[in-house]
Amino acid sequence: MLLASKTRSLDLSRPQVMGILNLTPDSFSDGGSYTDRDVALRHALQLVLDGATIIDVGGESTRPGAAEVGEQQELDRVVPVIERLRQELDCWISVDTSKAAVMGEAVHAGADLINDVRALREPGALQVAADSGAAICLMHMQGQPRSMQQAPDYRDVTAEVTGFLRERLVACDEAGISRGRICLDPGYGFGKSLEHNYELLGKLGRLHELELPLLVGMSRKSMLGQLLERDVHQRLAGGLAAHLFAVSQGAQIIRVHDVKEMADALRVWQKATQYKG
Ligand code: 8Y7
Repeated sequence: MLLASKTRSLDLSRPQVMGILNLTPDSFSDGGSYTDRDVALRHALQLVLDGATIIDVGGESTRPGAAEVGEQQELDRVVPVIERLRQELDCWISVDTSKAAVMGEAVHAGADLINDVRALREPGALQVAADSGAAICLMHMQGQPRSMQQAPDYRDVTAEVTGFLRERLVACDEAGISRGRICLDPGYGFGKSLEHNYELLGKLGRLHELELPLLVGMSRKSMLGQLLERDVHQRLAGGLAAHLFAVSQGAQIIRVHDVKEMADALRVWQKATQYKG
């Protein structure tokens, strides 16, 4: 299977690692200064050396309860960094945003993939994404980041996530986005209880009925922390296990902070998989 953008094609016959490049102020002064761009570039170069084939650049925190970021502020954080990465790197660049204007400017600056946790439901997003020619990740979320973890509720979480993604695919069809540009994500941690998250991981294979590549991200998330009673920097082993499980169920793209460790785990897993039988 392949994922296509306007200018690039990603081979999904083996799992690909998406490295997270967070431009929110916990890691940078405000993402926009010259030093911030330099720090971001160095971090991205390291992620590529460690084995990432996609760098996911994000300027809006979507953690539960996080404040919303204005459009201009998000543009100021994300666009100069994408321009700089595009000059220096030959890998895929992804932009983590829900805002139409940010999608448009980011792709113009060189982004190949629009990673939207709101699955193109914000005003204008569907059309801008369609016209951009970029690849797109459609993710499931119940509710909005501010309140999504207050009372997640499903009758059948896997069926409802699948149904939601199917609806968004219809919207994409109508907007003229070809299927070859799309990958899908169940959205671990986005409006889901601990049990919802693990049920959705255990039954991840069911999402293949949609016949598109699957992207998953569980890195450092509370579904690991709650189960293991580990704080955010003690969740690496749990994350590796969760992502290897997802890959064994056919997930093609893995979104992580700890690229080097994930790439090592994948190499070992793949080496044995060659001889499986
Ligand atoms: C995901 C994501 C986040 C995810 C996709 C975090 C931006 C929260 N999580 N995008 N973004 N899938 N596609 O903890 O699971 O990284 S932000």
